[in-house]
Amino acid sequence: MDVVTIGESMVVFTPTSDGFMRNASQFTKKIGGAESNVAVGLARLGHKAGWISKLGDDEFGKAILGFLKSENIDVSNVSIDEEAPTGIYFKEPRRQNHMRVYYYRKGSAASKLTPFDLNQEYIASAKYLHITGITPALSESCKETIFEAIKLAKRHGRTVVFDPNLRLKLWDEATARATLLEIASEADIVLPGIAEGEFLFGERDPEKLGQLFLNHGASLVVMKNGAEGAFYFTEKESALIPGFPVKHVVDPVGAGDGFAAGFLSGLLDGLEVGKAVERANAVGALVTMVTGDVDGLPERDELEQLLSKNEEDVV
Ligand code: KDG
Repeated sequence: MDVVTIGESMVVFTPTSDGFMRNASQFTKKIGGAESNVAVGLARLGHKAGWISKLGDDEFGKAILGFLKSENIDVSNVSIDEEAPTGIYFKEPRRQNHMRVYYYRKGSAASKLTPFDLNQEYIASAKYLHITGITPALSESCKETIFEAIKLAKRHGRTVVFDPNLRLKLWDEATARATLLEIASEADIVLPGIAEGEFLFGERDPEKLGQLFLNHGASLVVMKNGAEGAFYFTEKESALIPGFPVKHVVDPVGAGDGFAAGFLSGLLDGLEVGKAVERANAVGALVTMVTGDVDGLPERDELEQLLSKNEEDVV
């Protein structure tokens, strides 16, 4: 396995009409979930990704499992909870580049994950453990699961990659800040956005933020700055890697997951950090060009087309 990730996936409904969702009568149904989005991104680029989770014993659980299997994700560590439902969420497009999100996931099957659901050998079998700040927000037992997974990965010398993915609809600010900082201090690679860095450290200057994350325990920090691109920081060097400006952002949800998938793909292919960040920027940009959290995630040929600047939709 190249990457193992842990988290909740949901069925995503989006109205097919513009305007308030309260007036919508038709919806599209897709699959989303930050961690499985990353797994799909990796698998489409030819890597082996596994997803640890729980699903309800229901139609939506079957939809998610079927979809992830069809994307060649290893789901051997996904279990079915007989009592709790699969989570769902709604995306309401309000204007270009802006979605309102409504969750129906409290008490969901994935929120019942516990450290007993973790298989040490499975985590040890992967080069990277990918985690996000969404899973610990789901429940106390999910939080414990994340800390246990980190412990297991480190015990086996695996690299822990952490995307804060701040979701303030799921928890209060103080708990979010304390928990995300604790995870950041345990992780080897941290992938925050600038706004998340500001939330955690009260600082907006990218250089200072990069240093703050390094001082906090990370050995590599890759900080996203939207269409501008992303900075990376190690103890030895730092640089800004320019992004791929997109003329028409259709749906920004999932871009950060695409970024994480592209970055990990670059590292797995042995690219130097700057080149891996360039790949991350490219995958993130492609995700924003179509609706759906995973629909824009590219296969190799599409990625190479964009990297060689042949993509017409991109300046
Ligand atoms: O990063 C995209 C995710 O936000 C989306 O797929 C749904 O996992 C999700 C969440 O918790 O918001």
